[in-house]
Amino acid sequence: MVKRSFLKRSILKRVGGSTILGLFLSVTCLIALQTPVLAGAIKLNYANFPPAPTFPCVQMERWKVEVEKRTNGQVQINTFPGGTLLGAKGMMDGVVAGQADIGNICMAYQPGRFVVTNATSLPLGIKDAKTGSMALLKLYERYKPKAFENVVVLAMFTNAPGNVMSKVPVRTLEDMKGLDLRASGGAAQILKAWGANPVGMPMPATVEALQKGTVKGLFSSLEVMKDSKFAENCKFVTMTQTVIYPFSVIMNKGKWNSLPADVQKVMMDLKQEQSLWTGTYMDDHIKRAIAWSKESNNVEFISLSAQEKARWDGKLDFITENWIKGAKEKGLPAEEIIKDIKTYIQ
Ligand code: 3IO
Repeated sequence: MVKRSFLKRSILKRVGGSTILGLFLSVTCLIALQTPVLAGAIKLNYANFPPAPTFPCVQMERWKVEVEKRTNGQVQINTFPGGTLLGAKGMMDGVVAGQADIGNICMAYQPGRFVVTNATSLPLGIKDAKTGSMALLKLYERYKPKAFENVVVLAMFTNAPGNVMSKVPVRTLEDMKGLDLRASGGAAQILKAWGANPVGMPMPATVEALQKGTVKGLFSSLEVMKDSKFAENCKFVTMTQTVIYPFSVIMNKGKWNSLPADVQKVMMDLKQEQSLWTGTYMDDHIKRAIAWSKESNNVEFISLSAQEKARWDGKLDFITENWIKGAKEKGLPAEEIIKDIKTYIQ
C-alpha cells in the first residue's frame, strides 16, 4: 500500500497531479452515480395467469419497468405471463407459500374467499375501469379484508364493464335463454339472472372452449376481442355494460418484510398510481379493441333499446340483496360496504 501510493504520488507529481487526480475523481463519481450500487441485487418473481398480450400482463410489465427504474436497478423483476409460474386458481395460495414473490389474482375465480372486494362485481353501476379500479382500491384500504392478511397488496384494479360476446346474435332477453356463456364469480350470477347458462372457467381456458364449441360465447370486457382474438369466433357483441371483475397484485409477506425500506416505499408510492394507470389503460384499450373487431372481423355491435335494457337491468335487483344477506351472516358490515362503493363510484 505504502509503496503503491508513493508510486502514484510520484507519477502524479510528474504529470501535473492536481488535474489528473481531479479528472480521476470526477469520472469515479460519475460512474458511481450512474451505475446502481447493487445492480439487480434483489430479484423478484412476478407470476401472472393470462397470456402476455392481455391487460393484466401489460400492467405487470409497466410495473416492472417503473420499479426497476425507481429503485435505480436495485430490484430486478422477472415476469412470468401465461401461467408459466402459477395459474389462475393457484395464484393466491402460491404467493402465500412463496412459489412466486408477486402474483396477480382475479378475485372472481374464488368468490367465497374475497367477499368484501368481490362486492365491486355486484350490479351497482360502475361505468368504466378507471372508476372501478379507484373504488376497489379505496374499498380495500377502508376495510383491509382478512383475505389479504397474509400478503401485501401492491395494486388493485378492475376490467371495464362486461358485455356479451357470442357466436349467435343476442338482441333480446329471449335470445339469452339457455345460451352457454362463459363467466366467473359475480358475472356468472348475472348471466344466470338473464336466463343464460353460465359456464365457469378462468379466462385462459376460454380460448379453447370457444374453439371447441363448449361455450357459445362469453361475458367480460371487450378488450379480449382483440387481445385474445375472440373476434375470430364471436361475430356478435351485445352491449350490456354490466359489472366488472376485480383484480389484485399481491406480494408474499415474508419477501416483503425482507425488502429495504426505500424499496418498500417505491412500491407503496406506486400502489395508487399503478391502479389508476391500469384502469385508464383498460378504458383506452377497449376503444381500440372495438374498432379492431369491426375492421378486421366485421363484428356486429348490438345495442339494446332503453326499454329492452330496462328489462335486463330489472332482473338483477335481487343479486345485491342476496349478497348483503350472505355477507351479514359472515359478520360483515354489508350495507355499509355497498353504501361506500356507491359513494366511491359517483
Ligand atoms: C380478464 C382476465 C384475464 C385476462 C384478460 C381479462 N379481461 C377481463 C378479464 C376478466 C376475467 O377474469 C374474466 O374471467 O372475464
